[in-house]
Amino acid sequence: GWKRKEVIRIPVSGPGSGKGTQCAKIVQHFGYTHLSAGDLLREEIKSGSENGTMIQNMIKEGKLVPSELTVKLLQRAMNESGNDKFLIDGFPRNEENRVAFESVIGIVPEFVLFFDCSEEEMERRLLSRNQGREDDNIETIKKRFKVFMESLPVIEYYNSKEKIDAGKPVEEVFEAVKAVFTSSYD
Ligand code: UP5
Ligand code: MG
Repeated sequence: GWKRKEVIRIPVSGPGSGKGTQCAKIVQHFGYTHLSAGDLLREEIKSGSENGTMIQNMIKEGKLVPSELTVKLLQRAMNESGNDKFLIDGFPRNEENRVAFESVIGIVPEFVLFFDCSEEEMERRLLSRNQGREDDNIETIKKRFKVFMESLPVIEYYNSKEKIDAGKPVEEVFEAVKAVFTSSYD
């Protein structure tokens, strides 16, 4: 039967602003399926796909991979999830991403969360993450910040944004996130 696909995107909040951390907590509390575009791309590298080397090189340079590839991975993950509630983390990052997603998936987000965090704090977090990410070095981090600045227009596109102060401790940020979810869905 027909099922409404409810998509909530957490878009291009900066690198290290806490998208992944907060999404994990939203999943525990509200039962969404968390799809991180970056995680899907890293899985694609590990799977030995023909695009793996290209993706790996782009991530090392902090560059955005072609929209059609990211959208394909998101679409596959959505279909495989069996869920109809999605947190799409770190996507779209530019106009082209947004248009490609909407034309393939055919859904627009209910609302968008924007995690507001200073560059100094994001840099500190990324440099101390220690999970072996090839892009967590100061050289690539600077490039990621630059690409993030270029992606601000796609955030502006969304009118129904919830801006959250993400510079606070994890639990405090989550209190603000919870308030947004509760007021939107109760
Ligand atoms: N931490 C989290 N919250 C904290 C808090 N409140 N206080 C103190 N510490 C906090 O958090 C980062 C670190 O900070 C962790 O150690 C955490 O414990 C701590 P995390 O939740 O992982 O932040 P997040 O915003 O998810 O950071 P991430 O590095 O994942 O963001 P990016 O947007 O840079 O990375 P992503 O994986 O989304 O993309 C990587 C690359 O993939 C891109 O650069 C690009 O090359 C490619 N990509 C595309 O090409 N297209 C896409 O659509 C998406 C990605
Ligand atoms: Mg992340």
